[in-house]
Amino acid sequence: MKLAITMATEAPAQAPVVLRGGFADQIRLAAQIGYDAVELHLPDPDEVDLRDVREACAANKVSVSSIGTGPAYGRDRLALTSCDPDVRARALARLQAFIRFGGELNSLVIIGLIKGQVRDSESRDAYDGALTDALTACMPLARQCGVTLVMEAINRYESDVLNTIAECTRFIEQLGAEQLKLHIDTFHMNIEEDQICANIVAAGRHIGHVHVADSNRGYPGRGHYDFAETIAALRTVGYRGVLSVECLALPTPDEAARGAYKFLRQATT
Ligand code: LER
Ligand code: MN
Repeated sequence: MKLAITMATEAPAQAPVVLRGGFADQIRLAAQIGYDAVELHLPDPDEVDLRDVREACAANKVSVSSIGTGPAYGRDRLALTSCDPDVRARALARLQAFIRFGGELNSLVIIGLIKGQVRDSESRDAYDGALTDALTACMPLARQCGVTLVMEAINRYESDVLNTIAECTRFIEQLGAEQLKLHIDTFHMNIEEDQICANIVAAGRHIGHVHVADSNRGYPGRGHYDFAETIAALRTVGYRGVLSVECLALPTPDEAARGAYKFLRQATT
């Protein structure tokens, strides 16, 4: 199984993103540690030098597995389901920019916190309608760019909606677009799922991306999450994507990146 590591040019100290600093330097470090791929977290693709990223990836023989779009919500408060039509329109335009950027890098685009929250919407119905409309509107561009969007199930303390595998799978099946898949995260599953392996197996073919952190959101190996079981379930369903390390940068970004790599390489071989 291929391993990826999250990175951002800047992120709050408590954010679950491992490497921080210029992408070119962090891509080189990720490759030196042994990672196959990187996951870039950013608020706005227009602020990133695409050529720099491409050159760093080519020089270091790593790919960009995925683009994390959460900072568009965290920094710029953009939500696809906001009750403010202007915010919704700007969120949609931003997501379309992410899709074009993902197309250039052959990466997945994550639909995590950019979905927004029911509490920022008028009602659950309005939320579902706005999210369906926004994602449906993106599908022709996603197809044209060859990009898959992955909807992340996020725990209840960070999101008031779409917390579980079953809830996200229902939404994905209702939308019925080839280009929308499920994104699971071990930290969120550890909080929300009644049974992790059976639910992974039930979601099966829908799974398009996997974040890994331990039970305490430290790097894998620092808590009590059962990674062997999850990896076995992913093998059962024929998952072919990466395991992307999205954990706290503790005790230091470098130690988290190296510790996660060592643990996961062993757990996956
Ligand atoms: C994003 O991938 C995620 O898992 C959220 O918890 C954002 O912090
Ligand atoms: Mn995640």
